[in-house]
Amino acid sequence: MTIALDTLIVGAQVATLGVAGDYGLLNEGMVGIVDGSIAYVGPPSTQFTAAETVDAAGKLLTPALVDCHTHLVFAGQRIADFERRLEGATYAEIAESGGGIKSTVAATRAASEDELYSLAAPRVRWLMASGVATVEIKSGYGLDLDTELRMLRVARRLGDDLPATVRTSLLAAHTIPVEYLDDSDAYIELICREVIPAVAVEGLADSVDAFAEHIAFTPAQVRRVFEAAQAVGLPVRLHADQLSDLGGAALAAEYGALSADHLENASADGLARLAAAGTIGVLIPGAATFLDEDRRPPVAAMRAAGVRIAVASDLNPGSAPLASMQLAMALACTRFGLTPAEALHGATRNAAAALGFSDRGEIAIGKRADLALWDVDFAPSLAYWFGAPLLSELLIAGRRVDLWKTPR
Ligand code: DI6
Ligand code: FE
Repeated sequence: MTIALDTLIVGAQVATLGVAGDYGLLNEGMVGIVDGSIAYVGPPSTQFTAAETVDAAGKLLTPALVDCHTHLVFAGQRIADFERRLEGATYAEIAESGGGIKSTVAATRAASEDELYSLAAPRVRWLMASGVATVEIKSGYGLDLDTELRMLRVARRLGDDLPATVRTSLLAAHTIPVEYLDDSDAYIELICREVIPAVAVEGLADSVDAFAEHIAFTPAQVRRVFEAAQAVGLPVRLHADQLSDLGGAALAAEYGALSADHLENASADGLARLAAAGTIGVLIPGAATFLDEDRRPPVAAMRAAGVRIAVASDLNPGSAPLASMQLAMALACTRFGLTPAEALHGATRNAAAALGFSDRGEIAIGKRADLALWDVDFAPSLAYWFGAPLLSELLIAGRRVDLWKTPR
């Protein structure tokens, strides 16, 4: 008696990622899918028949990638800023002279929901073309009630319309809006009293994020935002210790945050707390690269403390116009010293955990069949090639995605 499946993928080198730190390789493995979930993974077996068989000989099969930190809904562009930086201006100087985040906020406020949607949809497709099946999208270029809600509605629509799973984060506490430059506490009050409750009523966010930094919000202000989030049942995450050590890692751990992101300046104590809380440390090599910053996150200390490490694109117009998780993995290795296996775990299992998912990010029976098939036959190759279009097939919940038919 044979068991009938929907799809069988045969002949690939399978990186199951079932065990932390290891590829969990199966040479010439077989993966069976039924009803969008993985029903078999193991050596070739004659036990199964399938409606469709994918011959994957000579290819690498991994879990589809997860990008757990993006700011991909925005209007306007920052190419003039980019050119100024190439002539020597710094990110901070550009921000002070009216460019930077402020210009993106002005353009985003002026854009309709449909305009924002049309601008953002191709960016999700670019990520999918690098093997991504799950993407987090933050607000944070509205900084007022209406625009923050509009950005999140756009993110929700992207999730409804595109094959990828979208998770949304309210990042109203991204930077202080011009209207509140003299009174950032009043802006925090607006976030806690109006924005978070409105987002909760409409079910627009899956988590609440904030930016703790001298140029953004103090730990005391972040606490208020986190408490308002938890009051409506939303988990939190934090842009922590990116430019200085404000105790962001410890703060994220204290609130049981899903993730603490950046961490370039995190202290050993902060990292120990992240590990104890099970908060994922998300590394963002694209921003350091695009801004040409030398500072590296304390990867050795993260390993020693036992922090689970994820890697994300941070796709945004100012510090990381990076729309490839494949390149994010490569940069995590070359710039930050991750091993290729750590980078792949960081872009799958650990990134899924950073979004609160336990149903994806590894190839195991019962997990979602979000799978990426690559035109390489050796797992470390994925983080070795810079920018080669290596994706051969992307399956999301067991369905092969036609990337040419998703928005361009
Ligand atoms: N961290 C970042 O890298 C982006 N925001 C943040 O909190 C930068 C956003 C931008 O420059 O537009
Ligand atoms: Fe960010």
